[in-house]
Amino acid sequence: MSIVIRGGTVVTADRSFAADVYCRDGQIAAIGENLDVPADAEVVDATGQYIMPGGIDPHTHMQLPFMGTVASDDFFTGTAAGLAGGNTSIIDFVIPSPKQPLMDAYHQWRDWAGKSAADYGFHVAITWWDESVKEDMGTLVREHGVNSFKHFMAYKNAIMADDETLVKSFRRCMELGAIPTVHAENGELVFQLQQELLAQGITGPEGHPLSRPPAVEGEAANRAIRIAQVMNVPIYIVHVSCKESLEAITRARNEGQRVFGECLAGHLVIDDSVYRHPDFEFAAAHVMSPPFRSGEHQAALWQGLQGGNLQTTATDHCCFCADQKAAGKDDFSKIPNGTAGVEDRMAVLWDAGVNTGKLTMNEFVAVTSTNAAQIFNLYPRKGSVSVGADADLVVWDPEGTRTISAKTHHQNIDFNIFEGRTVKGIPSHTISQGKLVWKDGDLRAEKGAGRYVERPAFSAMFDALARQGLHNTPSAVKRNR
Ligand code: DUC
Ligand code: ZN
Ligand code: ZN
Repeated sequence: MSIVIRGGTVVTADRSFAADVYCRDGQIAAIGENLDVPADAEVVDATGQYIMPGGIDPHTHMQLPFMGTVASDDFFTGTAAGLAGGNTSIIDFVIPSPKQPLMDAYHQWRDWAGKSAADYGFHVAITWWDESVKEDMGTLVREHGVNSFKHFMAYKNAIMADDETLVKSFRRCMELGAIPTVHAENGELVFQLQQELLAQGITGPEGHPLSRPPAVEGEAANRAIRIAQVMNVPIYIVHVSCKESLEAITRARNEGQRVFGECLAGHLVIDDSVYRHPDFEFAAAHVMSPPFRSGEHQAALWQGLQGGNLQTTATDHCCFCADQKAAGKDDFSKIPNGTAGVEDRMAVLWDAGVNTGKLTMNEFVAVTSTNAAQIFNLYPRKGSVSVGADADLVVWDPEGTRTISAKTHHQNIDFNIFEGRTVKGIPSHTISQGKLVWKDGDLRAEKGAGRYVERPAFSAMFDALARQGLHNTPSAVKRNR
């Protein structure tokens, strides 16, 4: 079973060149002009199109149990929709309930993810702390290919990690060569603001952004970054949505701290006016955290991507349908938080980024695929077009158009936050593990074809940092693998 993609231009994070790409047994076997391949190889004509690494969405929540319900896209429907949009890998989240052993939660998520149509990995959330959590983090890194741990600084009385947990977990990440990631919002402030707004009679979705202003995010981002600085551990801030948290990242990076930032396709193009829409269903469908922001924050995020202070784009794909969102009809704080996008991220980024001149094609590849692969140690197996890499590719038609709509998308949700947006630049073909899974509108996703992808720990860099010890302290971090 082999495929040759002929006549296109290969676009990677660092260059663009004319070449055919031959894929065999799930890997890229040859790259070059006028490749001589077996006669029975399936031919994809990419004339006038670009051959790029398949997208990697480093932030999704398929079938997440959350806020009293379960996200409506499961690992099959969600990854299949991703393939239709040129996205060939996801990194999802194992989120243990407080006091749930990490390993139980990890095995539960592995079981759910068995039906994935595309390759996947997991970040594991640290939602509580004791010696068993510390132990299990070691097992996950050493035996299960987990190299990143997530910390929710919001969602008080649920999955929020307090400062003690952050400090202990960040230190453990440092010992293990794993990267801590944070959802940066001050959970106490959100909780207090929610109570005050509700007491004032503000119960509709317009209360959602008022309870989560940019300062709430900026404070948490800065706190997490400073804790990471003291622990001398790299850190990754998920879904940066505002100037305040971008400034904290930029400042730290300018000081030489290893801080990474992710932004969401939605935050780049949708503003906070959606929460003031008179129709509850429409406004509630946009409730996610952090919320959509005003134009000045959107502009800052684009600058962050352009200037290299934000490295990745994701979706926080977490679908809830109208009947699920209705749980918050009389109280915005009960609206399940989440929006979709795994199918649309690449096209929205191309249209709003490349077509406007904000990003080059190579930068597009970097922020949709390569940087995530490098940060989470999947590179060059993922995120590259190179011999020996997984044959996860997208053939991109820069002239193709699509009007995004919930009526035609493949995501299992009755709403699309990009509804009505016509994008120019769409995937004509998606190849996953060397197989054509999307061909000119024909989705051939296969349940269970996706593989769990192990991500090794970051030994070399962390060893060097560990030798320096904690920031500004004389003691060395004891290696404890
Ligand atoms: N934010 C969301 O909007 N949904 C899932 C979790 C999160 O942090
Ligand atoms: Zn989050
Ligand atoms: Zn999330």
